[in-house]
Amino acid sequence: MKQAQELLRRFFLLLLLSLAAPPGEAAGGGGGGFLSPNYYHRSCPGVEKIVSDTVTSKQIANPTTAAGTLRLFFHDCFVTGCDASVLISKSSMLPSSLPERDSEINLSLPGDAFDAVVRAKAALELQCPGQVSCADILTLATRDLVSMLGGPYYAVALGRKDSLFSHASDADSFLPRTNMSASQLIHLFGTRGFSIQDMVALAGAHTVGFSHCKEFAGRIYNYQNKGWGVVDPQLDMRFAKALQRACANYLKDPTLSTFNDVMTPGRFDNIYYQNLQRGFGLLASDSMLMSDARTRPFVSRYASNQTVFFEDFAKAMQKISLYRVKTGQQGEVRRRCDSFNNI
Ligand code: HEM
Ligand SMILES: *[C@@H]1O[C@H](CO)[C@@H](O)[C@H](O)[C@H]1NC(C)=O
Ligand SMILES: *[C@@H]1O[C@H](CO)[C@@H](O)[C@H](O)[C@H]1NC(C)=O
Ligand SMILES: CC(=O)N[C@H]1CO[C@H](CO)[C@@H](O)[C@@H]1O
Repeated sequence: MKQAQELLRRFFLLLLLSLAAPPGEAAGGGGGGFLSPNYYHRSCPGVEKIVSDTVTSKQIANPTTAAGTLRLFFHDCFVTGCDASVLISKSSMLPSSLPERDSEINLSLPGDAFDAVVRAKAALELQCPGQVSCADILTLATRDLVSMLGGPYYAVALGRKDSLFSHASDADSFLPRTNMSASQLIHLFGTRGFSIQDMVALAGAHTVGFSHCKEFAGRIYNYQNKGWGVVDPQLDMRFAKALQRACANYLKDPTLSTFNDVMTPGRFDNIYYQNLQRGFGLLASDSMLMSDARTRPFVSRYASNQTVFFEDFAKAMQKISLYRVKTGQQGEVRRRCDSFNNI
């Protein structure tokens, strides 16, 4: 009996050691090796179909769902790993603390994206209660929605656990910002194990969705305080004028927003990169990929060959979907995606 206990103890110790990823190590580490495409083979064989059916009807009813979900996935994974920490709502926290989704940077993580996960979770709880983690649901939903928009379809390994923590301050300090320099962005992704190539490929997500005017207003009205009407020279002048008109009232109406990819806003394609070459990059961080010599070669590569972009994007999405995932006792399968089980 004693011996068996000791063996068990050693086994868990080994497990813990193998799960502890060295700092700065991204995908593959962090327990990613424990995930498997067949994780729910016995406990919930229908998982992929149930998620896909629910998010497909959600996307048809609310076409902004897909881009919103893709961004939500990125915000979940990049902060403390793909662990559904971004889904926790304020009402399930102590009054004194705020979860990730209430960080200033969440801006407008769109409600439709949260709703897509909630619906898939509801359908799964009917079929296989208590089995499928919210982190896995968000990962699958994102893959399905990207492919629905015309993007690549890629295999997703499963078995993530949901986080036991969520802090707004983590989102504030770990997410990229539009005003970061190329070196800052490269560093931010690099310390998490993502190469420059990964970063440029992932940024291709901006081939869909919206940005609010305040995210780029500094480029089109009073660039670097050089005077009213002065425009960021990286922008095409006609494009900048159109943006000025679209956002004219943005201080009074903060909901004003424009498409990230003006040419094919609802299609997941490589036009985003061609836009960057023509001065149609919406955010400063988009244009910067074109102006910096370290990132520009990848922009040209993806602008000229969509197949290469899709291959690299799919690989980078698989990589980020393994970033710091929780397995075993590091997390739980939440009953509700917006709250921890122990409340
Ligand atoms: C490289 C650094 C990045 C910066 C600085 C950045 C910044 C932003 C900003 C400011 C917005 C507009 C949000 C709003 O106004 O509501 C946005 C939208 C978006 N971002 Fe990023 N982002 C980055 C990388 C990524 C990555 C890696 C992904 C996914 C893989 C992503 C996916 C999206 C999507 C899909 C939208 C549109 C959301 C919607 O329509 O609801 N972004 N991003
Ligand atoms: C970027 O803007 C934010 C405010 O949105 C500011 O707090 C931050 O210091 C700026 N960062 C850089 C790198 O300029
Ligand atoms: C684009 O890239 C794919 C995959 O690497 C390659 O097979 C194809 O020949 C390329 N197409 C062009 C037009 O270069
Ligand atoms: C979708 C979502 O949860 N958005 C939240 C972002 O943070 C603000 C507070 O800073 C909340 O009011 C929003 O509900």
